[in-house]
Amino acid sequence: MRLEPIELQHIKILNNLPLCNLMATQQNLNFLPYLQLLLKDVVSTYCKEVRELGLKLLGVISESLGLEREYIENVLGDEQGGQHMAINYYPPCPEPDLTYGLPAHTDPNTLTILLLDHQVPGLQVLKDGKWIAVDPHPNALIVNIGDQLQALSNGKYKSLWHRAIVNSNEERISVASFFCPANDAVIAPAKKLTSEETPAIYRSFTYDEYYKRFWSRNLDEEKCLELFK
Ligand SMILES: O=C(O)CCC(=O)C(=O)O
Repeated sequence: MRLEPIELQHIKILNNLPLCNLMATQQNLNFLPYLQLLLKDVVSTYCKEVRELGLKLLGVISESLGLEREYIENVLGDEQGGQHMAINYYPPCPEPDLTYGLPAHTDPNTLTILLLDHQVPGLQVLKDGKWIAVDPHPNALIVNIGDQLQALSNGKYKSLWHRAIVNSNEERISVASFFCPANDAVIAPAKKLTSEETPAIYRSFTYDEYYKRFWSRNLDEEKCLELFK
């Protein structure tokens, strides 16, 4: 798939709103015909192709845990769960040290595929207690492990702390595709991964319960999963 460049000024109006929310507000309906024209094809192609990739990755992750290839996909529930997209716009900030584009957080879903700005850096990941900058790379997608994979894998996969910083002179855009279980999907460590020696670290919960708890706290507090032990 080849993505045609889209002018920044047209995307600004998405301004960090998940596309589904944007569609839902009356105020934004005025933009819809224009937006649809501009973005429909490229966004829908991207969504479909990134979904294929995400489900493939979940299959490979299942196998890496010694589970059936479809195990995680099946846990996601109806139609292999949902997929949300956020288009993040970070305007230039004269004093970048005083703020974050996005504070430190882990993602509440299973995994996230990030398409980063090809030129402007901003994403940082926490590794061994240190924040590491992820340099832009034109032909790369970033895959973040989310909280649900940590729960399903009984802690074998760890969700990733990450944040986005802003730049003093340059604006930046990122596109995040989140793979989510259905609201009523029941998440618990896979039975095959628990034993007397390695008991389940997390209790079972519905994704709906998790998601509500996740957003009831500050993003950069301790991992939400700690509350589900
Ligand atoms: O903009 C970025 O690089 C990170 C975006 C992100 O973490 C998110 O949308 O959850």
